[in-house]
Amino acid sequence: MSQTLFINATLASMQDESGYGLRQQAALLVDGDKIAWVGNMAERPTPDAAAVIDCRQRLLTPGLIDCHTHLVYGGDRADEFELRLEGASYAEIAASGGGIVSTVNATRAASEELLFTEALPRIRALLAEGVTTLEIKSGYGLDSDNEIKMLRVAARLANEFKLRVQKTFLGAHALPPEYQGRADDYITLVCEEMLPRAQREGLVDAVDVFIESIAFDLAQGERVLACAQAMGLPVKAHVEQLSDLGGAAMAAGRGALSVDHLEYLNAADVGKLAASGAVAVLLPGAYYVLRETQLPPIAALREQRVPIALATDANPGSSPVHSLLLIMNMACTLFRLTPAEALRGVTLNAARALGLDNDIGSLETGKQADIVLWDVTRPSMLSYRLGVNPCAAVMQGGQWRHPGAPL
Ligand code: DI6
Ligand code: FE
Repeated sequence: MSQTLFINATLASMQDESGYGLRQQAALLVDGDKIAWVGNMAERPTPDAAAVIDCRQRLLTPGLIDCHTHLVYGGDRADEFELRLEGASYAEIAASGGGIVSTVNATRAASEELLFTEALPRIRALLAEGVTTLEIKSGYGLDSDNEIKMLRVAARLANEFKLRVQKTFLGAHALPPEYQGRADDYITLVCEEMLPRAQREGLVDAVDVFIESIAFDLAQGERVLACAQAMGLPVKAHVEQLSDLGGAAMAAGRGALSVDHLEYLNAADVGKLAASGAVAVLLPGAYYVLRETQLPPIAALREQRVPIALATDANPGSSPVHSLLLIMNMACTLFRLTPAEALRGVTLNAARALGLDNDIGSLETGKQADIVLWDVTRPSMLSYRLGVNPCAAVMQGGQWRHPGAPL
């Protein structure tokens, strides 16, 4: 099995509860697809056959994890962007048949091949900035065949890029037009037909639901989570994005891996998240694009030690954003996260939001060798600058993404 020894590194292990777990003059040994040793240069092992990478004090971090995306979809919503700039709200556009439903029409009309091809530049943009694990949701098909089509594309993208992709079934993202006025019947279809079929085809790692005035109510959301759990699947939920329907407390009470968005989360419900261990996934891209002004209850989340993750929410409507570095900057600038919290949000806490923190998310012995070498010497640089990509090389599962990459 091949070995790689990184030497003279500045290393942000992200393994502690706070800070970067920063080491200067560090070394790290990769053996096969795993991290075999992390420590100080002076104590480094001296394997015979390891390739040696001299980091020259540059930064090593865990591979970045984008734990919430809707990366596979048909069409775009540039027209809606213009309408919103002229004053229409996201909710108004949704209510008049645009919004998510317009992407549903375009996604249904697209072939699997076209969805795959159109997702390529988006995924390449994420990967170029050191993403090694990605979550992709369905939710623009809203019937069995089209939800399966989306999830197959996600699986194919994983294959194509030798990337870890978690596939999340979001059949209850919006009410499809043919079920207008029959939301409960649609939830029955989701629970009894769509989700079981997607699971039989091996396409589901977790189940999500959008609980919101423009989507499903609390009881409908809970039905989806309950049927997913009865099938043994982990759950998560889009909650409190535009209003407070109590979705976060409900999902946390059911042991959800994460609750996502949270701008309208009531500070009183933060304790319920803390007690449940759910990760709070914040999506500053959607906050920014929708010109939201209501901030998630950051201070309460921090005080009660709810793990905070960050993600792009890459989607054609509320967050056409394909840069996790930009999201880190937005989280610092708009939400006042510290750069250490931002980096934790796209590494260890993002791994937790996907239930993968035993395997990835920090530079620790025994974890997967998903490692990024950055052309910077301090981790705050990753959040500080906009529009510069300092990613020098990416190792995924012990393999360089581009052969012969670093230096
Ligand atoms: N919240 C979001 O921000 C995305 N989905 C959701 O439930 C937006 C989806 C879209 O506008 O297409
Ligand atoms: Fe989303």
